[in-house]
Amino acid sequence: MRLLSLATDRPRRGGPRHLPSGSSAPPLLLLLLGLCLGVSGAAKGSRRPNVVLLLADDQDEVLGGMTPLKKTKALIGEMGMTFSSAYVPSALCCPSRASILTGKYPHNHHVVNNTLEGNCSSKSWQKIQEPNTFPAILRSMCGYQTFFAGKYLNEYGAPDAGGLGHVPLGWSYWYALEKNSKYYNYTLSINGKARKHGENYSVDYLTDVLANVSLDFLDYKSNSEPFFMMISTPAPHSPWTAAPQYQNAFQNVFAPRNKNFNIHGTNKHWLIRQAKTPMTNSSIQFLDNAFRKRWQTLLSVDDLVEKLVKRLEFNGELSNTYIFYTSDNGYHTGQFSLPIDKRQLYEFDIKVPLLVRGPGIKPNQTSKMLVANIDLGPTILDIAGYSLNKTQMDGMSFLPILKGTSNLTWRSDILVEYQGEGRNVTDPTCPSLSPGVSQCFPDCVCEDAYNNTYACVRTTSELWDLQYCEFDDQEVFVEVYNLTADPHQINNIAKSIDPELLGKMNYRLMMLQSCSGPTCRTPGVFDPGYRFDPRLMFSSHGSIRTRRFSKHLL
Ligand SMILES: *[C@@H]1O[C@H](CO)[C@@H](O)[C@H](O)[C@H]1NC(C)=O
Ligand SMILES: *[C@@H]1O[C@H](CO)[C@@H](O)[C@H](O)[C@H]1NC(C)=O
Ligand SMILES: *[C@@H]1O[C@H](CO)[C@@H](O)[C@H](O)[C@H]1NC(C)=O
Ligand SMILES: *[C@@H]1O[C@H](CO)[C@@H](O)[C@H](O)[C@H]1NC(C)=O
Ligand SMILES: *[C@@H]1O[C@H](CO)[C@@H](O)[C@H](O)[C@H]1NC(C)=O
Ligand SMILES: *[C@@H]1O[C@H](CO)[C@@H](O)[C@H](O)[C@H]1NC(C)=O
Ligand SMILES: *[C@@H]1O[C@H](CO)[C@@H](O)[C@H](O)[C@H]1NC(C)=O
Ligand SMILES: *[C@@H]1O[C@H](CO)[C@@H](O)[C@H](O)[C@H]1NC(C)=O
Ligand SMILES: *[C@@H]1O[C@H](CO)[C@@H](O)[C@H](O)[C@H]1NC(C)=O
Ligand SMILES: *[C@@H]1O[C@H](CO)[C@@H](O)[C@H](O)[C@H]1NC(C)=O
Ligand SMILES: *[C@@H]1O[C@H](CO)[C@@H](O)[C@H](O)[C@H]1NC(C)=O
Ligand SMILES: *[C@@H]1O[C@H](CO)[C@@H](O)[C@H](O)[C@H]1NC(C)=O
Ligand SMILES: [Ca+2]
Repeated sequence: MRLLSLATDRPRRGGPRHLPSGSSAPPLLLLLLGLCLGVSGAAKGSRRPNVVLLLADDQDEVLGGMTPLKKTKALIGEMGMTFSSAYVPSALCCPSRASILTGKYPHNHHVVNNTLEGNCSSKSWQKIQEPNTFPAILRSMCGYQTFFAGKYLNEYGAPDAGGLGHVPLGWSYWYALEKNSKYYNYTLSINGKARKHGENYSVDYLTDVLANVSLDFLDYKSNSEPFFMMISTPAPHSPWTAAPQYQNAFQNVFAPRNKNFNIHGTNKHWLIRQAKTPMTNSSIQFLDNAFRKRWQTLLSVDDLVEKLVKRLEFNGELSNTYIFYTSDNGYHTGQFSLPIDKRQLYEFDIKVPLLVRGPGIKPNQTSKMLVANIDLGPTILDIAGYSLNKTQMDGMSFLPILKGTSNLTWRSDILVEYQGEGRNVTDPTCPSLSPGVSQCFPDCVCEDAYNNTYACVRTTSELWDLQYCEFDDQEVFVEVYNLTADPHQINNIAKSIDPELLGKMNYRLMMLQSCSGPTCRTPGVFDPGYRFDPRLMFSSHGSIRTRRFSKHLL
């Protein structure tokens, strides 16, 4: 079923009933458009580019998550740039999505977990953050038509926070899923009105519904303003329900038996040490099955991308449209004997696919530059001609990288920060576990705990490929990896690394944990341009953290 046929009287082009008209920008808006011109975006007079952001849910990069997306790789990656060092600051849906929308690290957007109490789509998020998201700026300052379809934030639609009637500021067309990813039997908010879907593939399969409404938008939108679309698929998140035609795909595919698969993380923090090695055969069967079903669900995403690119081409808009493809977090299947989930500090969970095509981007490029999802907002605003300096965002525009600017100065590190989830009750199916843990399935191996709370500096530059992490747990545990020598993060070198280097990484972590806006973009301690300034460490919060790591290491 198509978006526009939902209305009882099928509307004419330009005036669909449940799409608020995107063509009637108030005169004031036109005056404001000046704010978006003349920087590095489109030159005056030329048509301003359109932007599409495709966001998958839980798609990894490290375990081959892009492999099933053959058409997407050909239509986006090979036509533009593929990033091999793209990260999320927090490997969990809601904090990560909040970082994309706001361009901020979690300590600045305050969305700490997937619950309302953790600010996931909470009233204070709606009041303080939503008006400052990059789509809101595109709409109000740059006159873009903005279209959203799919999963938004995990608590979106909660009755205590406006229900499905709440349409976030900044969206001209809103087609959002209630709560977390599903494929059938879900409810959508269509511009604030609830609509239930059942389980009939030809009218209800969510990935296909998103494809259809996106094509409808492209056909019915106004042609007088540029557009931004965000399409956020449920795939490949659980419950991994494939479309009927893909349910037998990948029968001979199993989760990769890579170097950290089914091994015990002996010199790692508590949560990794509690995993059971070797995993039981039933756990392995479970994770192999999950791995295969995840890939099956991605085949429908690949179809969506193909339909979208073809429609843009048919409508004559492809050459003036940037298309970004990424995911909100990575995933693991059996690494360090953790069966399935995300939420860990390792590459498999924090690294994501990132493919971009668009005007001025040469085909078939790969970039090793260190980018994070907080950079998407600044980059898209830069495309629209809006200056990052006018925002509170922490990220930076990577448009110069896309355009191949030579001798660019770029960051050498990013912050990763995660607040563990755990309920203060014992899990009834795992009575031997203490309270405070969560995601303990299968085999009562827990994937999270309230004390799985950590912060890391991830450094990559010409000379360094390092990660330094501190836990906020009873052991004040520290993990350090040299990814040049140890890409699978098997050897924690916290106790053997040069103490001076350890001290530098600890300082840098403290700086980044209290950074805000421009101070988040300062060069890392391994950058030749770095000068240590202790004032930067405590700039925004005023609270002085002590050097916590020494106690544990001595
Ligand atoms: C999407 O549109 C196609 C073509 O009109 C139609 O065959 C298909 O059933 C639609 N799918 C859904 C889930 O609405
Ligand atoms: C939720 O956000 C508000 C406003 O940003 C903030 O004051 C509050 O501390 C946040 N809550 C949590 C749990 O971080
Ligand atoms: C959808 O809901 C119906 C009715 O509650 C139920 O019978 C069916 O199993 C559900 N289907 C899926 C795929 O969840
Ligand atoms: C599913 O929807 C299609 C299109 O509306 C309809 O033709 C078909 O009968 C439906 N199937 C079931 C099982 O309800
Ligand atoms: C588990 O699988 C391995 C390899 O297939 C097999 O050798 C072993 O006997 C199995 N163990 C159990 C308890 O089924
Ligand atoms: C990109 O590279 C692949 C593999 O070398 C090649 O087949 C393809 O034609 C190239 N595409 C473009 C657009 O240059
Ligand atoms: C943004 O601010 C930086 C640092 O203050 C400055 O160097 C840069 O020129 C400014 N950019 C614009 C477009 O105003
Ligand atoms: C880039 O930097 C190198 C070394 O500093 C210099 O020789 C070269 O001319 C620069 N290239 C451009 C395009 O600025
Ligand atoms: C989410 O974060 C809030 C605020 O810190 C906390 O009260 C709540 O218990 C957390 N929820 C879970 C499931 O950990
Ligand atoms: C759990 O709750 C009990 C009683 O309410 C409290 O004493 C304890 O400190 C709590 N533990 C954690 C880890 O929050
Ligand atoms: C983390 O929390 C769990 C569950 O409460 C507890 O068993 C464990 O000892 C704690 N570990 C550390 C290092 O704090
Ligand atoms: C990391 O490993 C590489 C390759 O073995 C080595 O050259 C480098 O010195 C190591 N760096 C640190 C900080 O240990
Ligand atoms: Ca996710």
